[in-house]
Amino acid sequence: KILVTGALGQIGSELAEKLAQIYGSENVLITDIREPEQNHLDIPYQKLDVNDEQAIKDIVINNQITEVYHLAAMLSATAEKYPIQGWNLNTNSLLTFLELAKDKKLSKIFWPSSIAVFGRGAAADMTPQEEVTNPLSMYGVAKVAGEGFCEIYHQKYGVDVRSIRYPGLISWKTLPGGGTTDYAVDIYYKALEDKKYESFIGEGTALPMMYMDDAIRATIELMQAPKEDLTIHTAYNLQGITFTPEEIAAEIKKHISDFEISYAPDYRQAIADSWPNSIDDTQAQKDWNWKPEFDLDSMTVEMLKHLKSKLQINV
Ligand code: VAH
Repeated sequence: KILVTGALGQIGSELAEKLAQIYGSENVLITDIREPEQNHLDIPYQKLDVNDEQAIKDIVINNQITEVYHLAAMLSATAEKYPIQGWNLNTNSLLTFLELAKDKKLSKIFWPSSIAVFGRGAAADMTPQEEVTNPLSMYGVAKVAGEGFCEIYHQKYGVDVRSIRYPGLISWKTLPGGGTTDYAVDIYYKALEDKKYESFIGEGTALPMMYMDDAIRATIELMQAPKEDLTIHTAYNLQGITFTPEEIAAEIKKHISDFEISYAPDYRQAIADSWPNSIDDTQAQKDWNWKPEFDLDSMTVEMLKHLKSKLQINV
C-alpha cells in the first residue's frame, strides 16, 4: 500500500489522484496535517502530523505501507520566517521514513528536493547535476541535508529512495503554500480576477519552473524506472520552463490584452536571486528518459482555461 504525506498540498493532491488512478484508491492512503474539506477523491484519508515520529511509525506499520511519497514540508518563504520549525519538519520526518526503510519496513520512498539546493558558486545557467550546493536559504540547507541522507541510506543500507530537484511548480487544482515561486501561480488568478498583478519577484528574475502535469509525470516515471538504471542518489536535476515575471506577463497579455503587471519585490527576492535561472537535466534524460511536454505558451493556455471554470470567470 502507498502512503502520501502532505496529500492536501500543491503536489500531494495531484500525485495522490494519479497514484489512485494507477494503483487503485484502495491501495493508497492519503494523509495531511489538515482535514480534507470533502474527500472528493474517495481515497482513504488519515490525519498525520509528520513532526510526530511515533505517529509516522504507527501509520506505516498499522496500514502495511510499502511505499511512501513524502510531500509534507514547509516551503522556502515560510521556512525563512520559521527556520527552526522548517528545519525540523523538512529533515526529521525524512529520517524517520529512511530509518523505516533501513529496517525493511518500507520498500520505496519518494522525497521532493528542489533547485533551492543551489546557491553561492553555482552556475546560474544550465546548472549541472553535480554543481556545488551552497544554499542561501534555510529551506535549501534542509534540502541539501535531505539529499545527503538519501544518498547515505542508499549507499550504506540499500534503501530505494528516489528524489527530484523540482523547479517552481505551476498548477491550478490546489493553491501552493509559502513558496517563492508561487508568484507564477498567483499571477494567473489575479490576471483573471483583477486584470492586474503586483509581483513580489522583481523584473528580470529568471527562474526554472514547470507545469504540474510534467512534474507529476516525471515523479511517476522516476518511481517506475528500473532501480539499476538510476545513477543519481541525491536528487535528479529537472528543467522545465525558464521565464521572468515580464515574460509570463507578456504571455498572459496574449489572452487578456489589458492585463498589467507591476513589481514590489519583498524578502522573497533575495531567495529567488540565490537560485539558478535554468537547470541541466541531461542525467534525468539519460537515466529515465525524461522530457518535458509543456512550454510557457501551452502552460498559460491550460492555466487560464482551467482557472476560468474554477473561478467561474469568463473574460
Ligand atoms: C518554493 N515552490 O518556492 C518551492 C520550490 C524551487 C521552488 O522549492 O519554495
